[in-house]
Amino acid sequence: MPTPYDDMWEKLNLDLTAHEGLLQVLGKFYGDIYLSQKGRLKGTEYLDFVLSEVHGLRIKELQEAKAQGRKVVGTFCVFVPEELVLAADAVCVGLCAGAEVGMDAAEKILPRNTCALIKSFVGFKLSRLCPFIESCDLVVGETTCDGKKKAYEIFADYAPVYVMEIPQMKQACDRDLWQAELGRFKAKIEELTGKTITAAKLKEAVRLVNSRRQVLQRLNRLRAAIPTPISGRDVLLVNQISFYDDPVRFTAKIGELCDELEAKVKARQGIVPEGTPRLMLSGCPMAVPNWKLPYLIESSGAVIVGEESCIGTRNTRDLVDETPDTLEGLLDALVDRYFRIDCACFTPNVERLDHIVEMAKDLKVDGVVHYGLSFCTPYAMESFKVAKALEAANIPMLAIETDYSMEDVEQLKTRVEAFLEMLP
Ligand code: BJ8
Repeated sequence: MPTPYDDMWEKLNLDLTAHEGLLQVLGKFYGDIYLSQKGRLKGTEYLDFVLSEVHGLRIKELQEAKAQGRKVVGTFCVFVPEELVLAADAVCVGLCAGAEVGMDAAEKILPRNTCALIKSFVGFKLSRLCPFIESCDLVVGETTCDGKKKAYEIFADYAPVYVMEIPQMKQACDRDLWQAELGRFKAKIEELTGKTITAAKLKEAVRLVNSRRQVLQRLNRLRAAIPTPISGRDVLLVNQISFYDDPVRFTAKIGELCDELEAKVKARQGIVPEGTPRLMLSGCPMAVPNWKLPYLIESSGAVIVGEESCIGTRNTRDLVDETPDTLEGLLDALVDRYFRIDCACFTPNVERLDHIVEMAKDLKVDGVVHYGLSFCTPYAMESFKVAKALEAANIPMLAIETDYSMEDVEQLKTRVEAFLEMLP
């Protein structure tokens, strides 16, 4: 069926037939998982709208920004300091890597035993299905896990790629390296945009990104109420959208959603009855449209009340200090904030264990589901330590390893149900 965006997609060199198929599948999937929920908040209409226009209106906005001479920078990791991108008047978008489509193409140039997230972004590019990637003037990779690090070498044959080096430890020399990397990235962004990043512009960008993080912190505080006022699926979607919608609009809309939520919390109105098992997710990021496990959990009679993940609290927990007035001071504040990220790629990574236990206690969860993507070594390895830390705190944990396919849905559902039954 023709759409108002066909010309734009054609100009972006998308595979129009395959793309139409993708949108249809996505629409059906969204309907089943999201629109079928009962008693959703009015504010979630914004989520429905953004999702329905994910490859439409938002891409049109990116094209308009490009026509005005602004650059579009795509990222795959919360380590990339988007404040520097915004300070150079460029647009920053998190690139989705949560769909199975394109896997066959990806496996032609990547080992089969690569995690689904990596195969997904490569597959999207090779299959010409992602208008975000096609809109990017630069894609920023990072040396986090080995899979990503090596995949960017291959990806660079297909898209303009720049790779940031991320330290693997948190000693003083690692901080020095990270500081130098931020400087190198700043220079790259200035070269790309032809703009100089000033203290005033950087401060403005820091405030903008902080305010987006603050609204997400507010959302997390409100959703922690008992009875749970919003589904975990919806909060995951909010976090996913935060990576690609316009930050000003996003912050305003989620602020409205929070106002509505606040009234629900005051009135003690839950989306599920009091007594519904409260679970927390922890582990690999769930990139849009990866909703499989949250849906399985919430359709099995539990509710998700927190996500310890990059598409969750890891990305919103820490703010950048806004007080410095000099460029040097602000850059230093960025270095500090990003250096606190507790990704499993670090060794040792005890902060993450502390965060998980603290979060599980604060949220009064009945259990934690540790989610690992198949072939993700850092999170699979770390899940043993997470299990031990949670056991010491008397919090049950279920470790799930899966990918984006639907083949294991029944098996996963059985495991989730068995876990719920054994909860005290
Ligand atoms: S800061 S979690 S976004 S690296 S799932 S590709 S780790 S094999 S995504 Fe991540 Fe940045 Fe860390 Fe966060 Fe590798 Fe694992 Fe795949 Fe992963």
